[in-house]
Amino acid sequence: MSEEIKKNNYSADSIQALEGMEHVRMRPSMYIGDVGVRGLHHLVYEVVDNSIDEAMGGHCDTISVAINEDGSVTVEDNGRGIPVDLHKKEGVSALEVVMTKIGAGGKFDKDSYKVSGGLHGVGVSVVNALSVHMKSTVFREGKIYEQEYERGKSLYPVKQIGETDKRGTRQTFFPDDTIFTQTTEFSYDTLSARMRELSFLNKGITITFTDKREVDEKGEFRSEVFHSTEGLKEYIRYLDGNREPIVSHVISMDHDKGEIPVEVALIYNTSYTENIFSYVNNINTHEGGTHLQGFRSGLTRTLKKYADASGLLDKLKFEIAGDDFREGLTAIISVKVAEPQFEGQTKTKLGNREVVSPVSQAVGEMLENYLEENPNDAKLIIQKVILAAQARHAAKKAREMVQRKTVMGGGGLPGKLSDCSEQDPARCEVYLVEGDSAGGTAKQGRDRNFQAILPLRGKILNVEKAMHHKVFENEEIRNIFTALGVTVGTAEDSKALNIEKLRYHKVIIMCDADVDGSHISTLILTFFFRFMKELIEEGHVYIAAPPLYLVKKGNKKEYAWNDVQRDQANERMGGSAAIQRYKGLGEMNAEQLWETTMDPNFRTLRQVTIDSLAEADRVFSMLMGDEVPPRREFIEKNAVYANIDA
Ligand code: 0RA
Repeated sequence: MSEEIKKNNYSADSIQALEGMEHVRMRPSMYIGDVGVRGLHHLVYEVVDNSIDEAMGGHCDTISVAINEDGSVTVEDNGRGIPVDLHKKEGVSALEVVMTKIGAGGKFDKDSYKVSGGLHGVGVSVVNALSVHMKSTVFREGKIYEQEYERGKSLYPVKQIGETDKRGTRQTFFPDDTIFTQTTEFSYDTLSARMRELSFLNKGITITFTDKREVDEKGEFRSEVFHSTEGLKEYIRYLDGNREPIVSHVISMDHDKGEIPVEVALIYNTSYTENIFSYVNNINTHEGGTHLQGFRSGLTRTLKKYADASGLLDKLKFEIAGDDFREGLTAIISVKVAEPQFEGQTKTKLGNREVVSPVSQAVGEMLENYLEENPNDAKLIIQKVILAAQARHAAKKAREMVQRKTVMGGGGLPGKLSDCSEQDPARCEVYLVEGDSAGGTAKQGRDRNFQAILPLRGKILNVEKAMHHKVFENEEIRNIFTALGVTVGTAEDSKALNIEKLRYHKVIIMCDADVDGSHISTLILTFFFRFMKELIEEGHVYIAAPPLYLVKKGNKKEYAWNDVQRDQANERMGGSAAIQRYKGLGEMNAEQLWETTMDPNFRTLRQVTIDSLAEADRVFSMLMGDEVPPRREFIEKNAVYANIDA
């Protein structure tokens, strides 16, 4: 076990010493990861996970999740209801034990796939401890029971409040704003994406999600119902809806018997990206692990064997590498492991060795059958693999060119870069600016001590649609790589970055505040997402927010970032101010740009984070793909980065 895990795997004794619930409130991050936006949403996942467990045990089929009018969240299921009878050892009801004792969560149900060590599965008592108020309602054996809590302490013993013919558990909680100091506001998009994901990962369950904080024009709440009959197969169709498939079906299998239940679905499309999402007990394992390893080995072994036997590789002059089998592949692997060991920096890497072989075997069997039964598709896949191998050789050459420029010759920085004088990357920022003219203004306006400027020419290459060697040959993209100081990776692993060489810890995208500008930001973000994902994951990527208006009267001036601010500023100036709408960065002078968008004391930067890799991937493939209608609809409905949660 790594040091990291030991640290977080709080020992039973140390907790006892600090009276469990108090400890949770003192060290919340040990239980839910952080107390920011992510940790806040984690509370919901924790409560929903308990209902999902009840559903996976075959005891319920419907879960409803609501953000209430007052900002609290209610999760209800139609399961057996948490038992309310006396817990002999503790001397209180079982419900109270579950709600107020740390680590009591999984003890009732021995055969459920509880997650230990990961962030999920810490128990609903953790949610209770971190809530100003919580209420549990249990519908069980014809009766309704209730108990309420304040910051994890019960306010009264469980009481019967009525009779019922329904069954289930309802949990309502109000997060504590003295713990979640950044915000206690739940995001519709974040929760909705997770509920959709859960419904694909647990087919057959119906999850309804409702936001009761506001109503639409028709007086109705925003609400969605998620239900998947085909599970991962449907998930793949959802993720790849904006890509063009090269095979006729989603290839899938579901081994739910056996020691380790394995579900896999995959498809090949015409793109050049590899998209594999892996899950363990419904948790997205960003860092992969043994299940992913099993998947890769099963895929490579089976396809290679088929290709060799088919004679399609006979005339090939070079070796096929593992990567080549995964170009244009979208796949999802979901395994259930009774005692998962999570490793890695973010504890999202599965370590259990015993998982490799069952996954590899299952994938092999599934593919072998498909290739036998669909010889046309098989041929298309192998041809795609050969093309990928050829392209890889071309890309390797192009990449080596970038590499030489980056690593060798100290003067290798791009000519267009105006560097800063500070040497410590932690204090340095680089602005990627749309257009040479805005670049010039930014250069004048900046603080040259720690701010560097890299102007980018108009629209950078759409990497979503370009072959990899085109990407590495593109001048603007090469400039980004060289300016940032990171090299591109090796032939074996094109995604490996040496991020520790990063020359600026803040990489700030600055574009016009209009449709074209957001398109360009999206192109740059797409590039980062596909080729420098670590940069986003480590929190280095930001989006600058230039103002939309300048409101001016006499010697008074104010900037406004939206229409409401504009009108308020106008009112403060007595109502007849001159209003200038900035059509682009180019209309601001250096001083204005500094004051509004670059001065660390006044600017707002939006940090780009990724809630769900799968959702981000879908959004990028949609925004940058061929299909226009979904893209238009999305852009009209959202700010461009809505789902990336910038
Ligand atoms: C253990 C035993 C029983 C119910 C549950 C757990 C249970 C827990 C949760 C958490 C959310 N919803 C839930 N629903 C049920 C009862 C076993 C029995 O009735 O025999």
